[in-house]
Amino acid sequence: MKFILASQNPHKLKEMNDILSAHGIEVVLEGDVGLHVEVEETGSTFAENAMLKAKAVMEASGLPAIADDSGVCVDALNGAPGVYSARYGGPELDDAGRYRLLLENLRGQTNRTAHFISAIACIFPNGDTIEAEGICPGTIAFVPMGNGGFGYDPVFFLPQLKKTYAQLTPAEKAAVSHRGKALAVFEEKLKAYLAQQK
Ligand code: ITT
Repeated sequence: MKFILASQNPHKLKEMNDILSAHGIEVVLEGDVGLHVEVEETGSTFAENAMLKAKAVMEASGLPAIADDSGVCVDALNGAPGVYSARYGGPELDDAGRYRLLLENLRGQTNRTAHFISAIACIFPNGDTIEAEGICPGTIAFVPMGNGGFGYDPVFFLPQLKKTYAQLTPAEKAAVSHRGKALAVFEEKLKAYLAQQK
């Protein structure tokens, strides 16, 4: 089964395919089927934004679409950057600029607890939907560590592994991450949905 990923983010595509390809699911970027759908992420929750993205791409392509909306919520910042994680600090910042700003905003702060959330939404051309969510608790490191992954990975620290997301292999990250957990739930729900269709 093939899904169009409503995203411009190739890292998300790779993480999704690493997990879902073992189950006969292929995910391709919207750009791979000649689409570039601009979606305003106006939702107040990750789940709402994920469904907005998936629905727009399903409507534009007529094909099953899937989206991930994700972000990091920091307790000492009252949950920020949260749903604004991609836009934290404004459009001129890149990934490194955003995590440096986060470190700056936490300077002197001893409470570093945070969690990552991934909301996955999928919608079929007949309007049927499947939603899943995954959460990974952690802390915000004092300095960036590691070169793997993307986004805030170098500063998202997992106390139980004593490593940041960026210091994990892709398989290690998938085993504990917000997206890995959300995709595991999604996969189970998709299997149940497909079995019902038979
Ligand atoms: P699309 O909306 O096109 O899918 P995006 O990167 O803008 O791509 P979001 O709107 O969901 O995605 O924003 C997610 C933000 O959280 C973005 O800044 C990411 O870098 C960051 N993020 C999400 N998952 C992450 C992960 O596994 N590791 C590090 N940062 C992550």
